[in-house]
Amino acid sequence: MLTYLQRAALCKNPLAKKLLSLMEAKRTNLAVSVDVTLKKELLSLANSLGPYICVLKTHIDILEDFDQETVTALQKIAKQHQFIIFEDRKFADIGHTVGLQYAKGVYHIADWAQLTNAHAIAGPESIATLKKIGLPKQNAMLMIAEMSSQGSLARGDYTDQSLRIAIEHSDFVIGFICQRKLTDDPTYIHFTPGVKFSGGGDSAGQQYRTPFQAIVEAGVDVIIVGRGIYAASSIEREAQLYQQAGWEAYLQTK
Ligand code: S5P
Repeated sequence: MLTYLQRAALCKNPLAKKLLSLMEAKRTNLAVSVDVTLKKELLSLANSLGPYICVLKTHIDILEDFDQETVTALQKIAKQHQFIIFEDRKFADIGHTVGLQYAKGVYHIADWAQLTNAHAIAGPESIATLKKIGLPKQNAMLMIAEMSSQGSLARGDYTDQSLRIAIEHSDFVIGFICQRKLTDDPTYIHFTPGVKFSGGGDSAGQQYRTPFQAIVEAGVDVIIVGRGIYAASSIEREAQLYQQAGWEAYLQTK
């Protein structure tokens, strides 16, 4: 199996190259999902988790006090700690609408989120529209090919078709949100949510696996951890433990 650095060298998309390189340099395949509702909490978590992560994932629309300064400050922290900002917007509409949602509105996502994601449900033109806006800004996208929640409909032929659309737009789609390795092409980065040391699930359908299960057994690259980290009593310590577990799992696949 290739190292992250060897894979970075094969990537044509500059953001994929950057991400794989910084994963190797920082020795981390940990993405943290910071699902908090206040700007202050978001920025404070970004600051303290910065050293341990390769990606910080936001749900910007759950903030109750969003303002432009939120994203300006977040970008500054991302630069300082060298991580990628990923807005988990899960676009799912027709091309014209997703284009507006990506570039306009309150959030202007395309202006600050280097990475976002979309469902394949609306077909390839919806992805083409996101690409038209994102590519000139050197942004990239992840295709949601599978989901971690119980009873998810994103499976079987749907997953296969989402992979096909992603490959059609491989200059912009740099990887997947998925539960297992979907392609052997080393330029695609597999991101997996639903990760927690305890395993199990929550009371709303989330299903968890451990970093070992995700990386070694399912063959994915980046683990996305939310409550497992930000709801812990010692957040930095927990982030460090997930970083170590993710990195050791990666080394085992080498
Ligand atoms: O299939 C998915 C896709 C995503 S992006 N399942 C998920 O849970 N997510 C997101 O990952 C979800 O929206 C949340 O932000 C995060 C998981 O959070 P946790 O607290 O359950 O770890």
